Amino acid sequence: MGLVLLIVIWLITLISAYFFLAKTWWLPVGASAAAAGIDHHFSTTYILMGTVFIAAQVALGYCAWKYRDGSSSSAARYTHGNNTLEIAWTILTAVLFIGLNLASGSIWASERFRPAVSNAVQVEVTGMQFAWYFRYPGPDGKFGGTKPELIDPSTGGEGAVGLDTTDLASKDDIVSSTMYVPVNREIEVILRSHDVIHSFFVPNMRFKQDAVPGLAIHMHFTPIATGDYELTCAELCGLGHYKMNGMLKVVSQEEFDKWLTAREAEKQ
Ligand SMILES: [Cu+2]
Repeated sequence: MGLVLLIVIWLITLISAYFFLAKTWWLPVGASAAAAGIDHHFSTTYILMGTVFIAAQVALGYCAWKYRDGSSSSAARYTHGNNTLEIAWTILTAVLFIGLNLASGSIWASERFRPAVSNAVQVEVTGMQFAWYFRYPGPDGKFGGTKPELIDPSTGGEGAVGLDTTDLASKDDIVSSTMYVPVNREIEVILRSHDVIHSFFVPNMRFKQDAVPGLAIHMHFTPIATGDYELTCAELCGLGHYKMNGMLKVVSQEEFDKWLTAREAEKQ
């Protein structure tokens, strides 16, 4: 029985390690300026934690076999534990967790705590059950006011975000259900939610942030390759959560300007 346990434990360890080493399920290609740094940190974490995992499972399998029923090893006896060992692995774990936190801090801070550059492209991203809406301030560079009592998700677009059309600054605001951004420009995301907590996730941009009702969360990223990238909600937010996805289209500056001008023209 001990031998069977050893084989089963080692097999599970080997097979699960294989999927990570062979990268059978891995992140899609990174297409933002921060992606390389985030991926590097991600790989470091996996190597460190993977080594600990494999070592622990190998030891577990070995002990299951060595102390099997009827083995020649001495009988089990009660022990209160080993203080030195407990202190050692608590310190090692703390060093690992605090170390990884410190190592990743600068990446997080650069997207979250450093304010976006002044010429960043602003996009207000609003999550609601069960859709994403993207608002652009238009040529005046100012977002118009919104009012909760004007919110009507059934209308889609401007009505869905509750745009106050009597506000002058709102006249040139563009609301889209697809996110368009120009390549190689910093994109300032202003993240909102109308109802419950959603999570705005664009895997290719390595961008993921919760949208919390009552908060306008500012973050930014810089796309470095044109293309269509899937975006989704990464927070189980209700029955229709599965369909809360959309598309991020990273295009050239000219294409972006053309798209914005066409939307402005449609409004007039
Ligand atoms: Cu959601």
